[in-house]
Amino acid sequence: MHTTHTIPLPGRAPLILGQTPLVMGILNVTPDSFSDGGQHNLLDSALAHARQMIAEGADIIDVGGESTRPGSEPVGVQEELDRVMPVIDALVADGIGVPLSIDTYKPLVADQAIQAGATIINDVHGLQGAPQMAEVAALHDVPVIAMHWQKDRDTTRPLFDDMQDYFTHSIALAERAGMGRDGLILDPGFGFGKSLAENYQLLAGFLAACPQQFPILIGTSRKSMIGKLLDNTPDQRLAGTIATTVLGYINGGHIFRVHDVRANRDALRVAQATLYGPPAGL
Ligand code: 7PJ
Repeated sequence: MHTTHTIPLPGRAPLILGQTPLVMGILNVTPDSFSDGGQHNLLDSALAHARQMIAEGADIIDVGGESTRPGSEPVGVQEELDRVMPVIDALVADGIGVPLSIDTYKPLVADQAIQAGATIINDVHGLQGAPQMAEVAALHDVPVIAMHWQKDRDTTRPLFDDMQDYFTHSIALAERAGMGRDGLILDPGFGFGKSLAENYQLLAGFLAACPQQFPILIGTSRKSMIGKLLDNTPDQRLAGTIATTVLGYINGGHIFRVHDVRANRDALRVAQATLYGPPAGL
């Protein structure tokens, strides 16, 4: 079942990760974002979208300024800052009630975002893209979501072996930089450098791909592992996404990074009641 972890956050209550799943709402601030068509690009609509996700029960808002979907163009540091910083500033000024994570693999962007009030780094390069990333996290004492994304992977090796080695390296980098042992959340990286079969193999047993007991984030929302199976477009993938969320929870996941907060949260509540019983008093 679920391991329990308490993750300190600077200046606010810790994240408690255990049998109660947390929902992370995705706030894309990218003109090319595949799932919202860039319609939340304007500051006002980004803010409205964040507020809506919080009203729907998001526990964390993940702000991202560079799309990492296959085929997207990388953006420069300044461009990424120009996209995300006004949103973070405005959410903080708003008195946002939930922690913000910054979805970036650039240490400079992470540093600025944290100085503005973000308290979690979401690094799709798993601390391995830039040596400064772990240092930024250690300096500010913020946790990092370390996602598996092994480019140019040796596909003759079993995926889980590759992931074990990769995460072992991320953990070593975190320790070397002086990040606390409770400062890492591991993420299997669904859809990143993996075949369709591997993505499903991973959903069925991702804990075996992780070297130790760490909290796990699952990011499958509207991804092509669902679309290829169902032959549908991102906006048609909610039912498939919910299936992955519930399976990811049953198989040991703690945080679920999703576009559709309410639907995934409802499904997770039902799954939690099934595994652990309904909340006291109901
Ligand atoms: C993920 C992410 C994921 C984490 C994206 C998309 C592509 N961060 N950023 N995990 N995916 N931690 O949302 O489809 O799976 S961008």
